[in-house]
Amino acid sequence: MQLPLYFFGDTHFKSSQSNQEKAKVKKFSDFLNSITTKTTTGSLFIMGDFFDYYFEYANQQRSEFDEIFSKIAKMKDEGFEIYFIAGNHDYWIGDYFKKYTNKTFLDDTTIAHKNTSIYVTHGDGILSWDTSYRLLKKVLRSNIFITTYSLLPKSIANKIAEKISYERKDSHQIDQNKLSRIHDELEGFAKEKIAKGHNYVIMGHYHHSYHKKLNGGELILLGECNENDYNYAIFDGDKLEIKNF
Ligand SMILES: [Mn+2]
Repeated sequence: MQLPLYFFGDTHFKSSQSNQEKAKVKKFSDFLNSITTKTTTGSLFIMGDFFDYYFEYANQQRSEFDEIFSKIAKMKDEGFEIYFIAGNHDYWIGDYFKKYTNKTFLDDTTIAHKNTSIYVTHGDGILSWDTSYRLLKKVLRSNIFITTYSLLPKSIANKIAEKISYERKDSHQIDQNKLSRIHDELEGFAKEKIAKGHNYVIMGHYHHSYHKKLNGGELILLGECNENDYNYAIFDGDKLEIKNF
């Protein structure tokens, strides 16, 4: 992957034309511009939950997200590499979206550069109490589900997806006690990855920024990216920094 690497995620773009969505797209565009004015090449790593809901039909020719895609396409044309890891809100990525990326990952992946290894995950399905979610994930991602679902009229398919998307909403308001338990579990997950030789474990999904040094490695949770704040990470080949735009 071409350096520097930029990581961000959880934009939760919706297809609505609300003022909030327009502001979100504007912020996204400003963020991309800020990157391309700093460096002419690099890699953009979208960490998942790029969409609040996305479903792609076979042989799809256009999308309600084309405005967003055109911004990525422009960046790719100008020499940036685009990578995408699917989150729990955008499982049903297909060929139409994939063509905007250099590579799309449906599962966790690792990036190696010289002596540095970065473990990248959206972050869903890690917590020990997420057992039923892990099962749901298998069903939602299965070919049989996707085929059956794609046969439904679009209006009904959208309604079902909205419901699933709503019920899988990542918890935004959680108390300190719950937060500590989540951090304990994610640190345990990261420690295992670090013991296997990874230097950084980076994820989104939890909608808040958190950074912890652990046994010679680091755990990084990236916050949500919305119309007001962009929490992102940049890896220049030597070090990984967390920033806000
Ligand atoms: Mn998520």
